Parts: sequence; structure tokens; C-alpha cells
Amino acid sequence: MAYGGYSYTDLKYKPSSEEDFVVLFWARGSMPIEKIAEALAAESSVGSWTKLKTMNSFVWKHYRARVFWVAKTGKNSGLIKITYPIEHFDKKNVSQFQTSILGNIFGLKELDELYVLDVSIPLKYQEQFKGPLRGLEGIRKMAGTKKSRRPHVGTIVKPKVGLAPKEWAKVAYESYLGGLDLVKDDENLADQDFCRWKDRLHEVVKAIERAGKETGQNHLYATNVTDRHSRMVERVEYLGEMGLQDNVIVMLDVYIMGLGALEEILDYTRRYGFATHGHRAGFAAANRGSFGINFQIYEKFYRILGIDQMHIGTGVGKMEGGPLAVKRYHDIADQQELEEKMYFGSLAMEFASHIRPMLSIASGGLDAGRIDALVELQGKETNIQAGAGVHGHPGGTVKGALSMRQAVDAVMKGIPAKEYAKTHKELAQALKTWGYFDPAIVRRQVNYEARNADKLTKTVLKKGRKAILM
Ligand code: CAP
Ligand code: MG
Repeated sequence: MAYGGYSYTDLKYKPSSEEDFVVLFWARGSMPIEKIAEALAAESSVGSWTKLKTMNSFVWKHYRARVFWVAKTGKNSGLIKITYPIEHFDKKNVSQFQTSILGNIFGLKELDELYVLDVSIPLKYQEQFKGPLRGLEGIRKMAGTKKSRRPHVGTIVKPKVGLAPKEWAKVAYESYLGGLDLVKDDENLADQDFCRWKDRLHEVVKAIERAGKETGQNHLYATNVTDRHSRMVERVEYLGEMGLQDNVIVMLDVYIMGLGALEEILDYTRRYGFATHGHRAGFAAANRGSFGINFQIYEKFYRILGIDQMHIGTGVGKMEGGPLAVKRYHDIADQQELEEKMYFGSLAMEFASHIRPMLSIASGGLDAGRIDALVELQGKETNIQAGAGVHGHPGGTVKGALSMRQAVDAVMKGIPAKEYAKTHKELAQALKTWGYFDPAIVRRQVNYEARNADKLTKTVLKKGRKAILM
């Protein structure tokens, strides 16, 4: 079935993991799904709505997209896999990649739904990028947890914005005293008049030194440098001159700034030897509707470009994302090989060997009572972070931080938080205030996935997007 005078369908084609991109779409519209697939392939590669006098066999052979798999769920709806040759894409230009695959196709008027579920990025394309400088192991080294392998614990100072530098650093100091590894700026705190970036930084550095003497820990601070490029560079250079690489992590609002800007600033963080923290504020706008882009696509690019620790959601907190989907995001953060799981809308992909694992950041509506469930889902290779769940603790910040550390200590000893709370007051107060998220709920879901993968896949192939676990 042709679109714009050409047929892009080649069901016999077998993409190579070295050189071909594979993109998985969900679509529904006013044309037969086979024609929708053709339209997507045309508009995202070499074609348009009608035949071109300028088309030639060389262009057609080397640069066109190929529809190689369609799973019809109705006459006009289904899942589609399209592959693109690496030559189609400009070198080291993530903007051009996005314009091709995540661009015009969203505007085609015959479509009522279009969701780009996943992208498998070929190894040869990955070679152009450096990946995380420190990655999961490097961040563990900074916090001194390489041996213990306990989850990291962190907080976001609250209120999100408004505190003056000394007030802000006092909250940070108390958080460290309670045993937290990481304190971070909120995504909307930058360099506002009431809390200038440099002033806050200097105060926090003092807090890290003071607290470290009491706790014996090497505490970390993720400082939000997000801004226009020149200002981000100035800040990274300033951090470099201060020699703060062992304690400071450069935080970036990665979705808002875009992949091109991210790649550019990562050249500077790498040059000065800084680890980076990726906050994904805004991603959900594209992740949730009937026209959208799944987070896993961005997450793969964040890792390949070089984010060291990355927000992936929790599955048990305040933000969207079911537990199993978040588990998939966890795999994308720290596994080298990913299997295809159609019930997550996920493709198989291999990360190149030089692309190190990222540490996942579990954040959003967490408190000590959710740590058992979180670890049940994501394991211990993660950074568990709570803002309100620390600073809203009835005993205040130090006790809130202690409650989080106690919950992590309990996990490491294999004791359920409810049990550990009998001898740990701060944890008991947290559980009393916010309740206990029973890890059995998560365990049931994880077991269900393990036992029913085939059934879940069949359901998605029959019912489409609404059956995909998100
Ligand atoms: C968490 C948080 C983070 C979210 C972002 C917030 O605070 O600081 O920005 O975790 O979501 O402002 O909501 P609380 P995600 O601990 O007080 O909820 O990690 O899913 O990207
Ligand atoms: Mg926040």
C-alpha cells in the first residue's frame, strides 16, 4: 500500500543492531494502518504526500525508511516498526535525529493517535558519544558505598523556592546530619534574587564540611546550573576552579534544555571532571497523551550523552508511571542489554560497552515507609530521594533524614521497616504519619510480569496502546 507514490514496506527486511535504527510506533487514524505506516515512513525519511520528480534510485536505496513489521489491532490502528539506515542521520547531531523521527509526523492530519514508544539506537551511532563520565560506580565511589552497596539516600530542600542561602544551607546541613548522602536543588531553583546560585553554593560547601566531621560521610550536593548555555558554562567553570569534583554534582533540567544543549554542556562537565544529575521535569507532557513520546527514548539519549544519575520515577510515589514501567526505566539506566518487551512498548537494544550504567534516582512523593516497596521493585542500585518526606517529618529535617537512613539500614539487614520501627523512633514516626507501602503489592506485580510475559505480549498485540503498561 503506497503513500505519496512509493511503498516503504519491506516485511522481509532484518535490521542490523550495528547500523540500523528501529522505531516502534502506536498509531490510529482515518486510513488503513498499513497506509499510516507508509505515511510515517515517508514523512520521517525521504518522501512526502505525492510522487517526486526529484527522487532517484540512490536516495531510495540508501536513505529511505522501511516498514518491516505491522501488528494490526483494528482496520485503522496498530503497532508499527520502522527502521532507518544510519546514513539517514547527521553525525553527532541529536537535533537532526529528533526532527526526523519525532518531528513532522505528529502533525499528519489523518492521525488521531500517534505515540512513539521506543527507539533502538544502533551501536555505530552510539560510538559518537561518550556516555557517563563516572556513572553508577563513580557516584558510589564519591559517596563511599562501593563496598556496602546500600541504596543512596537523598533529599530536595523544600520549600522548592524561597529560602535564602543561609536558610537553605541549614536545611542541607540538617539533612546531612541525619545521614543523607545527597542534597539537591529543586528543579525550579536556580539563581533567583532571594537565593543567588553562588551564595547558596558557598553556604552548602561549609555545611558539607561541618556535617562530614560529625557523620564521617562524604556528602554530595547536586547544584542546579540550568540556564542559557553561556551561564551554565560559567557555573561549571566556577565549580571547577573551586575544585569541588568530589562533593558537587552538576544538576541539569535535561528535558527542558533539550538534547543538543545537554550534549554541549556535558563537554564542559566532562572537561572539569564533574558527575551530572539529570532532572526530567516536563517530560511527562509528551509521555502521557494520545500523541506522545515515551520517556524511555529520552532516557537512552541521556545515558548515551553522559548523564551519571538520572530521575526515572518510583512506581510507588506521587508521579505517574506504574511500578513495572518504572522497573523498565531502571533497566535502561543500568543494564547493557535490553530485551524486547512489547507490553512496555519496549524494543531490544544493546548499549555499547563504553556507555557506562547510570545510577537511577527514585524521587517524587517518597518517604521512609515506601523504601521497602521501592527496593522490592528497583533493587539496591539506586538513589532514594524524598523532599516533603524528609522536611515534613513531625520531628523536622534531622529526624526526617534519620527515618530515611533507618529504612535503608533496615533493608540492608533484611528487616521489614515495620519491624525495625519498633526500635527506631524516627522511622516509627514516619510510618505513623504517612503509613507503610506494603512491598507485597509490588512483589505480586513483578511476579505477575515474570509469569505472564507471553500473555501480556499477546494482549498488547490484540488491543494496542491501551494494554501497554505505563
Ligand atoms: C520530589 C521532587 C522531584 C520529583 C520529580 C518534586 O519532591 O523534588 O522534582 O521527584 O519527579 O518537586 O516533586 P517530593 P520525577 O519528594 O517532595 O515529592 O523524579 O518523577 O522526575
Ligand atoms: Mg523537584
